[in-house]
Order: sequence, then structure tokens, then C-alpha cells
Amino acid sequence: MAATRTFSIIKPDATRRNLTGAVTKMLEDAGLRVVASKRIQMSREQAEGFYDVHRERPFFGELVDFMISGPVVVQVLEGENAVKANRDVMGATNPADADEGTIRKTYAESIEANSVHGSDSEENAANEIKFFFNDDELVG
Ligand code: RTP
Ligand code: MG
Repeated sequence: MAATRTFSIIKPDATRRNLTGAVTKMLEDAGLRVVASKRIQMSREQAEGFYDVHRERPFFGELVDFMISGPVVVQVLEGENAVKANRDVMGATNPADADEGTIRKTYAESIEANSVHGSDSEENAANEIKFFFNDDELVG
């Protein structure tokens, strides 16, 4: 099967605890390859734009505050069935529900400070990659 791409964010709770390498290792061990990566401080406008689909959800304001509370690492991941492979290794949104061996079970602090984001479809992955990266920043 051909390799596909997905988009990942290592969230502020993880960068604060110096877990960028540890989280990336779990992504790599799941068969994903980092083909682009950068550490950024998101602006409020950027975070609101990125999470626009959640604008009406009760947790939107807190989520945006959290996502700009420190640096994040945005990454493009490549691999077989990348969206699903990434979602599988991330685990459930709430770490209390996440399976053993997943990133969120291992590292997440709470349903909000849950260490990673991963695109939930190939269409969203393409849009999220475009939101943060130019084509010349992706090196397969
Ligand atoms: P993500 O988009 O970050 O990969 O996570 P997800 O699909 O598992 O979760 P989603 O429902 O899309 O929610 C996006 C992020 O919002 C925060 N959240 N807080 N306080 C709450 O009840 C709550 N619910 C979700 C989490 O940081 C979640 O990853
Ligand atoms: Mg989501």
C-alpha cells in the first residue's frame, strides 16, 4: 500500500515536560516517519483558526488558551495508512479511556492536556498540513 501523510501536534503539556523526543519515538515505532517538523509558539488567531470546527464547543476557549500556553511541535508524518496509524498510537482523547501503550495513556495529563493532536481524516490532514507548512518544507 502506498504511503500517505497525516498531521500531528506535540502539545504544550508535552513540550513543557521535555517529551518531544519521547513522543516522536512512539510515533516512529508505530511506523510513521517525520517528513517535516518545527517548534512554534502559536498565536491566539492561529489556534482559533486551527480549531475553528470546535468554535461552538464549550471547551473552545480553554482549548485555545491551552494550545498557546507554550510551544508546540507541528509535524507531518508519512507511513502506510498514516491517519489511522497515528490515531491508533495516540489513543483515546481522554487518557482515562486510552489503551495501554498509547501516547495519551503513557503521557497525557488530562482530557485537554492530552499531549498530541492527530488529523482525523485524509482530507483534514491535507488542510492541516497546508495550514502550517509550505510544500518545500516537506522532505519525504
Ligand atoms: P485532537 O483533535 O487534538 O487530535 O483530539 P481528538 O480528535 O481526540 O479530540 P477532539 O474531540 O477533536 O477535541 C480536540 C481537543 O480538544 C480538547 N478537548 N477538551 N475539556 C473537554 O471536554 C475537551 N474535549 C476535548 C482536547 O485537547 C482534544 O484533543
Ligand atoms: Mg480532533
